[in-house]
Amino acid sequence: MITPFLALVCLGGEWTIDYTATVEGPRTVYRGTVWLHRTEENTSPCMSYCFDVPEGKLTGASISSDPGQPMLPFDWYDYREGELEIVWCSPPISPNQFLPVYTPRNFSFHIIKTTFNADDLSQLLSDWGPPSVVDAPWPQNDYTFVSPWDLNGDTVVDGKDLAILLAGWSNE
Ligand SMILES: [Ca+2]
Repeated sequence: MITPFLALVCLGGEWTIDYTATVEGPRTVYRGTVWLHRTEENTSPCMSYCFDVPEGKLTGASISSDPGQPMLPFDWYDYREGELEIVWCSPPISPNQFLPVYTPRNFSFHIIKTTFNADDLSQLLSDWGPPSVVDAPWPQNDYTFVSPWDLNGDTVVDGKDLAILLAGWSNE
């Protein structure tokens, strides 16, 4: 089940961030865009933002150009338990550039939990098996659906994921 629980837009003078955080099984998926605002008054803006995230491991989509890695194309990021901080400053503008320019950059990352209970076990078992190809209605393209219970990011839900779940078992 997919439950969007947050959609946030921050409007600053120098930058904007817009993202959603969606709970999918054991993970929370963050997707969004940051814009740097280059204006006559400020031609080299910088942004920094801190996400309050649930406890867990920082990962990314298993089907991407960099499988399993978070997509955080900024100058710097730092993940600590419960917090992810990003920093991005604009490169110098070319002399002929018209202002204002709003430069966007997309990001996405997952926080996947590392402690599990009996409810998680039954959800993992119900998603057991290889990824499925979803026959999307025209004009969308068909796509491969990987269960969020693929805990190790190899796209299949199998014994390796079960082992991770059992290793993080908690009766609390
Ligand atoms: Ca797997």
